[in-house]
Amino acid sequence: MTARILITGAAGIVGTLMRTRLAAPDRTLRLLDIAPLPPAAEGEQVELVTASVTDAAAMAAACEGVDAVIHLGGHSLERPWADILDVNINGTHVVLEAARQAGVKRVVLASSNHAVGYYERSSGEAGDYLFPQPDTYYGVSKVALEALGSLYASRYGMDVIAIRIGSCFEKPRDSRMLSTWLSPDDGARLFEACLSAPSPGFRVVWGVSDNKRRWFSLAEAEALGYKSEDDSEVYAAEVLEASGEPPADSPARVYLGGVWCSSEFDTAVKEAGR
Ligand code: 15L
Repeated sequence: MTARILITGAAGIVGTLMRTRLAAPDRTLRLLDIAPLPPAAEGEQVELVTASVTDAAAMAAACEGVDAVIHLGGHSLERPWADILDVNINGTHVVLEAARQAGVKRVVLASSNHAVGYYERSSGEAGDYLFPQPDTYYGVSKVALEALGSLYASRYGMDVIAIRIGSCFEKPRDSRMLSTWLSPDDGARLFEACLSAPSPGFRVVWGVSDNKRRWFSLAEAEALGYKSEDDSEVYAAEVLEASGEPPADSPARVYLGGVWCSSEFDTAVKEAGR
């Protein structure tokens, strides 16, 4: 069991879902976020740190005495290039560099399906290690995160696992998420597998549940010891009744990244005004 784990972005959606699920009697979670974190509950073994992942001194301090880092911090949606560059790309470098200098041997990185969002669903099941096809600047930052992880694993012998997370929410919110959903409990199972697999080196795995409508390989995640126990199908009727299905030829249905491949997410044009 990993004794002390630093979780960056702990106040975010995934961080909040993992806080209780990754708690264990012989484990301390060091929760870090720039946003306020709920105080420790009675008996909860947590340490709370208010800091930005871009603050090298704060990250160096946060990595002291830690056995593993789960890096969830950064913008979780599309943003202007300058924000993505600073918080997601530079921030990931700051976290990995702080981990290296503190002697932390294992880092689990939150990548995203948007690293390969332009992959066409008609091409078949999305394999592990699919070549990058980012759909947004956010997606580019996840490709950079994977590349940084690979560098730190190859050069410094660290174990670094990048999880291409589908959609980790309490429940699937639309028809696409019936395919991309990672249930919170499966998310915790996957993080535990990533923390405990013996000497994984560098890996890129899909973070999804074993959904009946899944488009993704689970082979590499299962090779680490992950076993999904959930399936979005239990929500299918409710989700389809509430939100229906977009037309078959819309970006929402054609691409793995869904609506993120539509003009709505064209940040370059938005920023330039043309
Ligand atoms: C992500 O990477 C986002 O962080 C999350 O908010 C969802 O939009 C998810 O992808 C998704 O594709 O559903």
